[in-house]
Amino acid sequence: MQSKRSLSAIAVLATIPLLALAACDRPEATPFAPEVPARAAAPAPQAAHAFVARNDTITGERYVVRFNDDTPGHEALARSLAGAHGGRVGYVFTAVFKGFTLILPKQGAEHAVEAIRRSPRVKYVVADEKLDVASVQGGAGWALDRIDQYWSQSLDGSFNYFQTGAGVNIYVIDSGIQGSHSEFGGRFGNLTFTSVYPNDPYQDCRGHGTIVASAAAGSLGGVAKGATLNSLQVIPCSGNASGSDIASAIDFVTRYGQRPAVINLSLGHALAWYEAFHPDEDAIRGAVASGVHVVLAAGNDGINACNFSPARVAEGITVGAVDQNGSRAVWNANESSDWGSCVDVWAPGSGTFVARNWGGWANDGAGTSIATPYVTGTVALILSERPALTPSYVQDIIKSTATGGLNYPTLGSGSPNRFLYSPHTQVTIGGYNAICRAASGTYTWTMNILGGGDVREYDWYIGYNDGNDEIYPGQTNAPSFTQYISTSIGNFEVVASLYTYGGWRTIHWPVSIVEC
Ligand SMILES: [Ca+2]
Repeated sequence: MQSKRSLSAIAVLATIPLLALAACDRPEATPFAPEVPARAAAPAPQAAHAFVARNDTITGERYVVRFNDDTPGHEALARSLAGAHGGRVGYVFTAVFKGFTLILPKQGAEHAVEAIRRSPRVKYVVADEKLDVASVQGGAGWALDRIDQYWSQSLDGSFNYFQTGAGVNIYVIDSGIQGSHSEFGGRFGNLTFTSVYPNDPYQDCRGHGTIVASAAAGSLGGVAKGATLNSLQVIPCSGNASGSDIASAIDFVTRYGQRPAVINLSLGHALAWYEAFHPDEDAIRGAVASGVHVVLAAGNDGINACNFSPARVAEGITVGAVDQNGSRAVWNANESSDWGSCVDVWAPGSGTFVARNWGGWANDGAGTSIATPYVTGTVALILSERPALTPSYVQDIIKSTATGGLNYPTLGSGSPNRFLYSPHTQVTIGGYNAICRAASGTYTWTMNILGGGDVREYDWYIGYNDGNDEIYPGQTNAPSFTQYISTSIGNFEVVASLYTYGGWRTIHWPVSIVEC
């Protein structure tokens, strides 16, 4: 099938000045690193959909060409346009928009771009841009403990969860994931993508992607401990990712990614006045329109996140970083969390406990890069219970269930006072599961709600076991339900629903009529 998947993107060449975030991952171990049992070689996931960029040394200029949406045969057109100007096609975009990455010889590139720009099918041509990871250093591990409770409560030393994200695929577009790390237990999916040398998305020489994956879905440091991770490698050992690599990776997930799917993007760059088009931002919008959830780092420049790309894209959930005191995170003189109305929610981004690419763990996760995957993991928890929710609905859940109580004056003008709150409610029903045939009468059932949660409404009824017909429509807005039962109805079920985390969840409790 699609043979184009093995063609694609190219070594990165900076063609425009780069506004990169500083990234600093301290290589040394910290005291919190537990012993790591020796493991066999990195489990190489069986890739059903694999993309590997060519590692040849292309000297040239790289652009992203976007066609008009109604362009037919865009792949062939891409080849013909590139060929006509002595260039070639890198990645072909299909799912998020129609377009391609164009590699041109340095000589005459500008002239060729002008000619291609005049083609009636071409919406825009833009020089590839560079983005980098967001990461700085910090102090102690508190993140998971904090996100499962309100700011008004003292930390209780534990992270409670009743979902694990099982069945949800998380797509980490980053520097790779250290696949041999026991933090992940080989929970890797069947889609891989790499555009950087040496083309192994489960080797993370930079260390950034491993930290991100750990916070999202690591078994010790992560929120969604049962989610499936997929590594899309776009950030090299040193240097920056390019916008087209990121757009390509997003297109790849949108085409082949298993739903429910969540993309984590802990990277970005400050916007510059001369940048008119952003293929990676367009790709995010295309992915979300296809039902893929996207979570974005607000950035570490200490600026308004609306001036940071792709953080400003409204369709994604944009995450700012706070410290343990609920203040906007400030890591050093030059780096602090971006802020403002484009931030949707705040999450822990200073001194958090995360796995590292050398095999252990450390209490030094810092940056909006780290805050972002805590939200990604929380999205996975929500989707593991309700996989069909749309991205906009999940974004609403994240916002509406967030807790307040942050140190508001530090957050920056226009920022929301919303801190991530991970769903962790478990509901069971207490009461009769058998009633004597001779004992028609009044009975009571009660919901046992563990984990507090954000329960807004209750609903009860008695129905037949097929779940269709109501026998006693006994709606009541209370956690317990009392109903007269005539045992002549035969076996039945108590159906209890509660509204929490922006949606209804329902429990069916079968009751048998027995001879006593
Ligand atoms: Ca806690």
